[in-house]
This record gives sequence, structure tokens and C-alpha cells, in this order.
Amino acid sequence: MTVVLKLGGSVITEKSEPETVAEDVIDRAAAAIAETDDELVVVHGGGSFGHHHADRHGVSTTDGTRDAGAVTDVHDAMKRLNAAVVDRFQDHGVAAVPVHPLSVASRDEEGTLTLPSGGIATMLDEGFVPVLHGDVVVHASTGATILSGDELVADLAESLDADRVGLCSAVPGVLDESDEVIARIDRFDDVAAVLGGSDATDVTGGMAGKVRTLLALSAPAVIFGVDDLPSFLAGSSPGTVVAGESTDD
Ligand code: IP8
Repeated sequence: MTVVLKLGGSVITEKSEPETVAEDVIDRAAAAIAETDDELVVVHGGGSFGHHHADRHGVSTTDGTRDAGAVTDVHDAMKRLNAAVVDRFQDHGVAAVPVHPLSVASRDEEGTLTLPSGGIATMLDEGFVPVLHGDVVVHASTGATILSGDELVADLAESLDADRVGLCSAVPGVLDESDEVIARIDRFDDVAAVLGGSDATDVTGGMAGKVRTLLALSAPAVIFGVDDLPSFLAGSSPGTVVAGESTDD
């Protein structure tokens, strides 16, 4: 069983305080991950590390930069967060290894991502847990743009033919107007009215973008809160199941 898990940037950092790691949450995630026997790829978001720098330099998923200093500002911040995650995972006995998308990925002129996954597949075969992160990535005719963790999750889910996808979020699932968790989403139109934006600086979009991305996947996806991570890794589907028409579940 191959599982792609995203740890949201709002979950593993204090998103309103620049470059502050939520150490207790990363420890809890690491302890849960240490228990799983599945082949697991972890992707984490930018939280208070990547987004502030991206915002400061005016870089987004579509607005690029050719300023190498801006590229390294964003990338280095994400590497600092990635190192904090990998270190804590290793402390809990997880065979975590870092993978930095800037070094391997690119976008074409239309913005379509190419992420070679052969190395990641071999990491899984060899018992490692690759840990990727939202990043800045070279983009044909645009310089460099932001690559969200959600895009990485979607790409890896397809290229690795993942069996399950999980998004561990700051909320316990997709919430309706009464803040109740919506159990299942099959069509974007059913929830379009209730999906708002993110409440802190976030250059890659909020819950609406996540749901749209997950609906397009072949594998069933689940959005859940950090308390439900052990349950998700044990095979349950807590929170909101996002299962598009192409999902074979
Ligand atoms: O938090 C964005 O990743 P996300 C990464 O998954 C950067 O949207 C560099 C802002």
C-alpha cells in the first residue's frame, strides 16, 4: 500500500509567526508515522516559512521571478522547515530523507509540472520515507514560481499510483456553514458556496483549491485534522472523503 500524506503548513508551523515550528505537532505526527507499515511519501506545506518570503518577493504559482536571491530566500526557508521535520521524524525512528523539488522539478510554459519520481519510488522500495515540501520551481518563460505541496501530492499520487492520499489540515475536514465536517464530497459544485479562502498569508489558495485538486485524482483522498492522523494511517477515513468521479473506491 502506497500512501501520499500532506502535512499542512498551518499544522506544522505557527502560521502567523514567521519561521516558527509547531514542534509538538511534528512530534505527534512522527510518532503516528513510526507506527505505519505502508510505503509512505510525506509532503509538507510552507506555513510561516515559505509563504511570508513568497509574498514579500511577489512570487506566486503564476507570478514568477528571475531574481535568484528571491528564489533562494523562499527555497532556503523551506529547506529549514524540511530539515526540522526530517530531524524530528528521524528522532522517532522514521527513515525520513529530504527531497527538494527545486532541484528536480520544472514547469512548462503552460505551468504543467514535471516531477521525475523514479528516485522517490526507489526510496520507497529501499524503506525510506521521502519528505518533500512546497517550494519554488523553475518555470519556462516565467523564471521561477511557487509549487504548492498540494500540487506535489496530486502529481505523486498519480506517478506513484498511490492507493490512498491524506491531507492533514488545521481543521478536522471540510466544514459546512455550521462548522460541521462534510463527510464526503463528490462534486465541487456541491460545496462551492461554503469554501472560503485561507485566513493567513497563503499564496497558493485555500480549501477550495485543495478540494478541486483532490477531486481530479484516481486515488481516494481524505482531509482530516491532526488528531485523526493515527486513524488515517491505520486505514480509516476520518474527516472528509473527497472522491471524484474518476476515484475507484
Ligand atoms: O503551503 C507553498 O506550499 P503550500 C510553499 O503547500 C511555498 O501551499 C514555498 C510558499
